[in-house]
Amino acid sequence: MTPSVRVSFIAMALLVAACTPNGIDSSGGSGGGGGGVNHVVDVNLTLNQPVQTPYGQSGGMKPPVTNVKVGDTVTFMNSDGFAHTSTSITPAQSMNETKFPSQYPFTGKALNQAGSTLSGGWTSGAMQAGSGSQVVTADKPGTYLYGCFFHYGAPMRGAIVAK
Ligand SMILES: [Cu+2]
Repeated sequence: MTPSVRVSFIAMALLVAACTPNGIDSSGGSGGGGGGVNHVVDVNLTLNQPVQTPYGQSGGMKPPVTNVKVGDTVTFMNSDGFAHTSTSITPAQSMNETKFPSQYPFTGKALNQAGSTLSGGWTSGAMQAGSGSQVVTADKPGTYLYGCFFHYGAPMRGAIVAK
């Protein structure tokens, strides 16, 4: 990543963070208040090469495994030149070993943005180039797998581990 690209990406991430501090639909959640750290996952199939993780092959997401604390939030930023989604693979596994399913796990529902907690499941909908997701709150400990509706088989997948 060139310095200028890095700077613009950081600026974009900060802008998103600044614009969405209260964009949390807490219905059904246990809350937990503010004060958590927001983690920005870079969504880019072009740049983020596949790597092996404890959950299987991850790709397109940086970091491949995002470690968070309960009360933190996660947002996804598409820095690529074409559309992606961040869509949870349900059911979420609670701290158990789990793997990316070999079969395609999504339906067309992935394209309608929904969900604001890790445990409740989420999908960003189609994030166009340069755009981001809603804020997703790490409400409960667990290992949460997700992928891209369009490129799951690429592989375009990641994990979030909340403790
Ligand atoms: Cu994708």
